[in-house]
Amino acid sequence: MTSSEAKAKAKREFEDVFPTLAEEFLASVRSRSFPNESVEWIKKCIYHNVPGGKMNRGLSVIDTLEILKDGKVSSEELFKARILGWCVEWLQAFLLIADDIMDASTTRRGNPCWYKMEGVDMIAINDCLILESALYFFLKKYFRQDPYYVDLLELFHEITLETEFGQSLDLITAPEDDVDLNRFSMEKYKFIVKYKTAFYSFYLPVALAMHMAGIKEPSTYKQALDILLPLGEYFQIQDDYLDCFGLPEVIGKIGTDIEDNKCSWCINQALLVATPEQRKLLDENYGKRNPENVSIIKEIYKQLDIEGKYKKYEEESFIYLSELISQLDETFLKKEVFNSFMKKIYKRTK
Ligand code: GPP
Ligand code: MG
Ligand code: MG
Ligand code: MG
Repeated sequence: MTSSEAKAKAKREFEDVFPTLAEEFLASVRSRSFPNESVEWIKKCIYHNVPGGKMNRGLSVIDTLEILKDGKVSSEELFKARILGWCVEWLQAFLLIADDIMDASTTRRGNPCWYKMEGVDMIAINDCLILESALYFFLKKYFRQDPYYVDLLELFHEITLETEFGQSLDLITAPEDDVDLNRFSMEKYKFIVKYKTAFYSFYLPVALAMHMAGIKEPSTYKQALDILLPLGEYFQIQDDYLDCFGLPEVIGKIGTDIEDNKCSWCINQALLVATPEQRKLLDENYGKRNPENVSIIKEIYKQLDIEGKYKKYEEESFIYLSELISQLDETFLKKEVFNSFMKKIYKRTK
């Protein structure tokens, strides 16, 4: 089997676990004798929101466990790693539904955002909370007897909280009716992305696999964190670049960062080099929903070669992150855990 065939197989086997989880959760709704309309609503919500992503986060739990255990993973452990992978994907579905409401987005994964679906609207707020709670239902069902059950619970709770803190700063730096580009800085930017993205997208999947592999030393988790947070920062910078320069049909979503007055990597880079005239235009046109204002911002990004700056950043980051990984002490961890993550995202276009 070639490595790409092996990857496709691992992905299929991961996907195959999903219907089991969805059905178990729906059975628990049915067991309360709820009317069928409840079950059908929740089913529609689950199938619209949980599967269908790139699944990098979920698959990373399995990949990490295999690397940490040198491929010596029993079929039962593999199954449990897939369950944990899906718990991350359910968490992600919860966060994305909520994020799309807050960001006034219209599309996600090539479909309308859940809250934009006919008849959903603000019911989506409750729906996303159900998806979050579902992951604790799975943890209890599959891990209640394991010595690391409490570690898993604490990890999910703590990482969700970090993400919410990050989202809070993301939102308060971007008030809709009060555009003030002086509020932005690369320092604040790094803060936002570390919390809103890096913890749950990068540290969480690896830390879950580390718990399964029986790793206990806090210092080993710290070692992982010190590499995964910078990797997560790089990932969110890619997300910000793609929001403005990616193709909606490839990324599956229509960017909203300029309209939303977001403290994005692109605007922060522009602010660093804009002339006073360009700065004036940025001040006057950023954070507005009118397409004419948005195209003026994009024109200035073009003049300032934000795309070129991004390509340069991407090359430099690869070198920096590779260097960081190469310095890792491999007593309890393996460089391959991080290199495999890097391979999944370097130069991504979606
Ligand atoms: C990505 O930001 C961050 C999240 C999806 C975390 C949301 C956190 C909550 C507590 C709801 P983004 O808005 O740039 O992502 P996207 O571009 O995918 O909309
Ligand atoms: Mg968003
Ligand atoms: Mg957002
Ligand atoms: Mg984004």
